Amino acid sequence: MARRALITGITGQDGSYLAEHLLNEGYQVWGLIRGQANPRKLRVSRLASELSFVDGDLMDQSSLVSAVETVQPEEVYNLGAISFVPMSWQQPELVTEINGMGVLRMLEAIRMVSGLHHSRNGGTQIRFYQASSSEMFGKAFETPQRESTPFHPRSPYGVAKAYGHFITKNYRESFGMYAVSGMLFNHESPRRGAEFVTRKISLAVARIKQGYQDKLHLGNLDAVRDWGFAGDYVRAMHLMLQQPECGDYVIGTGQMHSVRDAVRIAFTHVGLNWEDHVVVDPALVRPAEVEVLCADPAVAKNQLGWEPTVDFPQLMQMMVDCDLLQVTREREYADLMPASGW
Ligand code: NAP
Ligand code: G4F
Repeated sequence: MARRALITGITGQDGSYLAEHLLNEGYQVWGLIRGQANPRKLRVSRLASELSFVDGDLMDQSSLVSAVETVQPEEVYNLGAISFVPMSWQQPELVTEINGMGVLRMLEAIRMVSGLHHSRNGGTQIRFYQASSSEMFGKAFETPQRESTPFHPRSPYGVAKAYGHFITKNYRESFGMYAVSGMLFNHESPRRGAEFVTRKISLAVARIKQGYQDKLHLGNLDAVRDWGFAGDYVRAMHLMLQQPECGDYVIGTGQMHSVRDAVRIAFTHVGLNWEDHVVVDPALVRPAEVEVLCADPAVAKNQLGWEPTVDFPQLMQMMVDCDLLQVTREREYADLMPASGW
């Protein structure tokens, strides 16, 4: 019988890549879908037509219990979250509810359905992956950051993720659950939301190259991140749940680049000079910035045998190439539409 996996956040960037990866591994894959007629469900169904769906929301405990009961999964991947950091200053309570309390609700759903009541009875067959974040390291105590680096989150998003990390560890220690926290550094792809800096850059470069836009407004160009390819990172999530003992892992490339580097690589790829187009907008600078993040992925490499396959220049160039095609398609479609009245 095929193993069953339940993914929250299946309509997001990582959810779509993970679903495809698990289907390739022979799993029966279920996605938790929130809201009425969620339009992103259609997009992910097109990517992988063999998916199954179950309704639920990380804000709603009973819906999670019902989803786990319906699916009877061997593995649960909790990727659902509000993932855009600036939104966590605008709606801190909502972000804390979904990204922090949502983790507790999913752990409770697994505990209830598995009948785990006593400390460390270790009886559950359901393995749990929590999508933790390098944002927890925040104003980092050391560079590169590893599994033992203390947290100093700089946003309500990072604080909520730190809660999710510790409650995952706590359910492991309290109930003997197989519960893993993956501390993933930034990972991108052509499926990345347009609000994140790499995709904002690749889309703008494609539009500027084709003459539909002239300027790109950005915030802090000096921020440094360890950016990898999302398709590589979902392999690490799956590997984490296949280990004999569960633990927590840092996943990243170990390479640092600034936002300015990202801009330079993307514009140069289409033969443009970034300085002619980029405008620094102080309104886009964050109330408390995370200046530098860089992973030490040695444990993942040694214990999981995981390594990234796409480097940063390749990633930016892949994103620009996809957006050049997308912008062309959008313009062709727009040209077919009547100018007004519809
Ligand atoms: P994403 O593209 O923004 O996707 C977020 C997903 O969460 C969407 O499917 C969204 O579904 C779902 N969601 C939002 N609110 C929900 C709720 N109340 N109940 C259930 N689902 C809800 O994010 P991503 O880049 O794939 O990231 C996946 C996870 O990894 C997130 O938890 C993120 O915080 C974490 N993470 C990401 C990175 C990165 O660089 N990408 C790094 C570290 C950690 P709807 O369609 O319903 O909106
Ligand atoms: O692309 P970003 O918005 O990603 P950020 O804030 O690092 O968060 C992402 O990675 C985290 C893992 O570390 C995830 F947990 C989180 O869910 C998300 O996926 O911004 C990257 C950097 C920041 O320092 C930001 O200040 O780019 C800087 N930046 C400069 N100008 C900008 C812009 N970011 C955005 N989004 N838009 C700008 O115009």
